[in-house]
Amino acid sequence: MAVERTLSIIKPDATRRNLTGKINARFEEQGLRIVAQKRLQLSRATAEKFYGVHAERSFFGELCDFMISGPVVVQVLEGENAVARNREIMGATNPANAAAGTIRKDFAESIEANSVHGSDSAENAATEIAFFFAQTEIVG
Ligand code: RTP
Ligand code: MG
Repeated sequence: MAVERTLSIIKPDATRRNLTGKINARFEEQGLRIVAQKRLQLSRATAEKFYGVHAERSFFGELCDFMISGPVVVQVLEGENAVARNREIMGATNPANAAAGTIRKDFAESIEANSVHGSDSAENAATEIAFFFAQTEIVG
């Protein structure tokens, strides 16, 4: 399996509850390396651009409101099969459906305030990483 990179976001519900370290420990303990990381307050324009793929969905407005409601931590995770591996570590979008031991099962507040984002394909990972990071900010 090839070494890959994926974009992760620790969402405002998690930064508000001071869970950044606990979530990062999950990644590191399960084989992913944090090769870039920064804490940001997203603007509405940035949130709307990042989630543009969801612009027609009923929850788009609420999702953008939530994503700008507090700081986020954007990060690049690196490891074998990192895109799929991270989605396993995160668990299902709705915490009610997330498997035991996943971040969303243990920390998410709701389907929307679900603590983390992770890219859903290698192609989207490349686009999402470039959205937030310059190459010089990623140190493998
Ligand atoms: P993400 O993109 O954040 O990693 O999550 P995901 O792939 O599991 O979920 P996706 O379908 O891409 O949805 C993006 C985010 O929108 C919020 N959401 N709200 N109210 C709702 O029904 C609803 N559905 C999704 C969640 O914050 C979800 O992570
Ligand atoms: Mg998604």
